[in-house]
Amino acid sequence: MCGDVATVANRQGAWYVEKIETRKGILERTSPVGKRQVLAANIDLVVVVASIASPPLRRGFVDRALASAEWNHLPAALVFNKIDLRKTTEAADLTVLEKVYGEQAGYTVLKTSTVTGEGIDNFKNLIRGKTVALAGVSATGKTSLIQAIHPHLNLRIGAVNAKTTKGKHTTVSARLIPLENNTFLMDTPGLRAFSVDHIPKAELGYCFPEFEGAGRCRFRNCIHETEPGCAVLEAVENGTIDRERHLSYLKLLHEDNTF
Ligand SMILES: Nc1nc2c(ncn2[C@@H]2O[C@H](COP(=O)(O)OP(=O)(O)O)[C@@H](O)[C@H]2O)c(=O)[nH]1
Ligand SMILES: [Mg+2]
Ligand SMILES: [Zn+2]
Repeated sequence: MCGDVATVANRQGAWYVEKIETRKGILERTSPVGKRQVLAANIDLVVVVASIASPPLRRGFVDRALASAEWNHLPAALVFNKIDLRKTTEAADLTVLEKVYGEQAGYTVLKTSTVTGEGIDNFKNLIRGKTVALAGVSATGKTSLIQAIHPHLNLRIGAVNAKTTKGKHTTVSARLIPLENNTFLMDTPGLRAFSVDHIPKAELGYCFPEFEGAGRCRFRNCIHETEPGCAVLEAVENGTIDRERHLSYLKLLHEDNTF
């Protein structure tokens, strides 16, 4: 599997896998026909790359990718790229994003621009020595970010076309691109890797870290939707949980295998 650490031996000219080390973690999803698929092993970090403008920020995607990482027990971090466009009218408010994703949800939040070079060193440090899966919609700057720290690398990160009509089978295969300093980049087999359709509805709330901090709901099986005594809904009302995050949660809760 992509990302495995294996011991191999050569016997009479043929290579054999003798041992596969215990996997630290896996990235998995459910296929369109409901089969569990493991996409990669030993991913250390999921980095969600979003642009604050051009294309406009899609918080729904960000929240989906983060929830998927949580479900896979993978640490996640956020990179808001194209901050050179912060003064444009469509630009998302970075102060709000840092509060919601940094302070409230507890993720590492970086702000970068591959045009001005702002934050690029932070990005380099973030991924150093790790096996990293990048998640992000097209044109948010994933290839540009990697190229900014590896100018000599000839990358085609977006080359894997995961676009598929609903229900159609696609062969997904992942690949690791070695960078310097023992850093590996997973050439993600598309956004579907970060689907959430395999998360049981009763557990989706655990994939939003700030929900935990809201305290206990009256009902143990509360899905934080309309229940009386829901601590999450109260937190949304008093602003300690962001309303848009909660809306993303509700959207995922009612989603049926469409992505
Ligand atoms: N203004 C601005 N444009 C950027 C930045 N990073 C990338 N771009 C541009 O955004 C487009 C998409 O970048 P690319 O790296 O191919 O995105 P990917 O699809 O996520 O790999 C290209 O035209 C880049 O030149 C940035 O920080 N600021
Ligand atoms: Mg690309
Ligand atoms: Zn609740």
